[in-house]
Amino acid sequence: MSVTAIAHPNIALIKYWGKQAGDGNLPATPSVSITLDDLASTTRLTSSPDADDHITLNGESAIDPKISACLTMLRRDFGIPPVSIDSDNNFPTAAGLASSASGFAALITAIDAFAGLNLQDDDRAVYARRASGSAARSIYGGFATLGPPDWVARPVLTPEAWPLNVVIAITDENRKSVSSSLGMKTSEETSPYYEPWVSSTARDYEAALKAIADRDFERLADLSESSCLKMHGVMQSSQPPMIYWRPATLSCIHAVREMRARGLPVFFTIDAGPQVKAVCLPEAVDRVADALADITGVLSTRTVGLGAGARLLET
Ligand code: 2P0
Repeated sequence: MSVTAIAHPNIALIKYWGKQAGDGNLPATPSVSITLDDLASTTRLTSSPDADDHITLNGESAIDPKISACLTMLRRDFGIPPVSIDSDNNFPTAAGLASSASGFAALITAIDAFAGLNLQDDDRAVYARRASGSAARSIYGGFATLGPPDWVARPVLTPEAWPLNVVIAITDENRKSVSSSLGMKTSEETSPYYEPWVSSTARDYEAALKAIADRDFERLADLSESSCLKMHGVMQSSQPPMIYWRPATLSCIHAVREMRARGLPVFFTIDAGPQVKAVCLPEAVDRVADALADITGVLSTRTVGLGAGARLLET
């Protein structure tokens, strides 16, 4: 028996950074994201040849505490036999490109089919969130939310309903030195900006939902850039500080701001890593990709669209 699932990373426009106290891995801030196409985690599940789980990531045998914790969590609710997990990313792993989001969305989707759990989308999103908060949003394609009152991720718009493009500027392919989970804990405990970050994000979230409903690109651009910069302000004001940016990251920010000031429909966002994602309307994508590729320190660019939610490939 073999099951293969695929899921795409998602990029938050209104960001999740910080957790509520208690169980369930509930975020402290509501988030809105876009799921990408092209970049993907592909996860194949087979029966384990022995009594242990086996994990292979990008072709190498791995011990991954978050994947083990995910299996333990699911086994509290369901009978799941020992499994062999073989997962590949077609993009850099743990480098600020949301590989944990696509990875866990694919894993939950594969386990659901492998063990015959028959989970609804909501349930897959809840288990994905408990494994890794951002993964809940990759259960869905297009625009998705993770917010109050129940903190279950939900779809907002299909990819076709507002087909944005994203130019990703890769400035450093190394794995990040601080994981998001540890980084959030550090920010919660030490950043003087943490409380205003949480309270202002609740307002940004509501405003972003309205901008998306109205297809108001400029409003969404303002809110998204502000959310990104506030989150990085929290990261940089934590102790120890987290400075995920490389020099080329800042060069890309300036380039995007200049293009936007000249009237191109584009805005930037950056996650817990040094890569810049320039979100744009289709008419701007070629000029944005050319401009970012020319920046010193940009190693490569990748242009993607909005993609579908986590799904099975074959059983
Ligand atoms: C986001 N990030 O909303 C934000 C922006 C990173 C920066 O969600 O601890 O890997 O596994 O729930 O989901 C990364 O956090 O953290 C993240 P856990 P996760 O996309």
